[in-house]
Amino acid sequence: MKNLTPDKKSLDPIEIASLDEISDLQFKRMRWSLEHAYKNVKFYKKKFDAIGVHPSDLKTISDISLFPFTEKKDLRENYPFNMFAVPKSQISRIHASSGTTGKPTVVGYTKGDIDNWASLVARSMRASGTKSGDTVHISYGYGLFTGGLGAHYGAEKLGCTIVPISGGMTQRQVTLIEDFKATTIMVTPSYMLSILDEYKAQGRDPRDSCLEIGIFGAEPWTNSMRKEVENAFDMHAVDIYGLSEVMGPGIANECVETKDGLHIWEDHFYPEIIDPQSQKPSADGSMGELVFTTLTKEGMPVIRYRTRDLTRLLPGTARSMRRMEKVTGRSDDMIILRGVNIFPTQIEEQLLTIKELSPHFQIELTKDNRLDKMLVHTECSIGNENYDKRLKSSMLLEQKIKGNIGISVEVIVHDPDGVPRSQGKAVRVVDNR
Ligand code: DLL
Repeated sequence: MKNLTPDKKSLDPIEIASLDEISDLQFKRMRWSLEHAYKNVKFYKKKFDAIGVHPSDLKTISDISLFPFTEKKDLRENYPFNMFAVPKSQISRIHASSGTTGKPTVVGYTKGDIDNWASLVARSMRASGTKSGDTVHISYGYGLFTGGLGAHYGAEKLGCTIVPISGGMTQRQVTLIEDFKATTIMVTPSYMLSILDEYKAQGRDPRDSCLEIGIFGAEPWTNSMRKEVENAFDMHAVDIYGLSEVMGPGIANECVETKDGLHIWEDHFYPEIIDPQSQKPSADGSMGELVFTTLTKEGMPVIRYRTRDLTRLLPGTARSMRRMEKVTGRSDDMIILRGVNIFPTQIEEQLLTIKELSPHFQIELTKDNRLDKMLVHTECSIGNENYDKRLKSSMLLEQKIKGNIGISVEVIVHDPDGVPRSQGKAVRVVDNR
């Protein structure tokens, strides 16, 4: 793999500023953001007034803990536009979640927000090793999802040649990566695995492709998956994080030279970790739920938004700003099986240690005599289809899960291509209880 460490001179000066400089800027911006939300969004005024806090109570940055949280349900209850802090005529773009469980959550951006967002995705891409003039293949979905257009505007700002292919039609993805000689791909890690399968199906060696960088996000993935994809393509795999309610992709990103967690772009987003039960802030270094306050968003500021994502905050390394560890999972995705808490990423980690199995998997929860039961559906890798090999690898995975995670599961090894694929975020858990 090439050394792609970006030239320090190409970075935004704030990325390598002193911690004092960063926190001075954060304080100023946080005061502005609280005032903006309080003055212009009825929801925030009502919530702040109800507990007797005012934006002027923010005397130091840690006073943010005096303010109330915002949750997804608040966005739903204010559907569609009541969380906006500017008149609708100043909103230049709307994105929304799919709303499979109730009303969609709607987010709005001013021209200024779109510009900041593009700059932050450009910063994230630069941290990943992408440069002006590179060809970027964008397989995140375009549309109301923030992945495609978020990546697109960032790549444009960085000065790249963009292939805006969106998700789906996997054969064509491979043909165009090869014909247009993309050097960066932006895609969910699970869909990258489908692209890898398609390379093999077409008899092409992925290591011969021009791809040098994969910028993977929108769903949890492990360091074991990083190794798998990096080896398969001889490319760097870096993690990009974001959520629509706070902005979209580009809230935090790994640096290609360290790959040690994601630097949060703290000049625009103030992170906290809270204990999800007590809702009290936790010190840096402890695991908990990530909470964000936007510092510059005009269209839809969010104050102390509870992401449900579980991680911890770590000091800066390649950049001054703090890092978040790779997300373990969402608190909503945590499976509690006979008293043990499990995340799908833990299953992924064990699965990737067995080369006779493919990295595709789906967890099914069922009831067996009123007891919860977990089935792990996976596939044999090509060449390992025979009965004995399958039996051996399913038993091995069951043992590894028992030994390392502490739960008994049943592993079902399907034929290659036997586990449902997605073209965006993978569906990791199907609850049939
Ligand atoms: O997934 C934005 C995005 C697009 C991020 C493309 C990165 C790349 P939502 O659809 O609102 O937005 O989903 C946000 O996805 O709260 C996390 O649970 C999860 N997520 C996003 N990035 C990561 C990541 C986009 N790198 C939700 N690792 C978030 C783990 C992630 N989970």
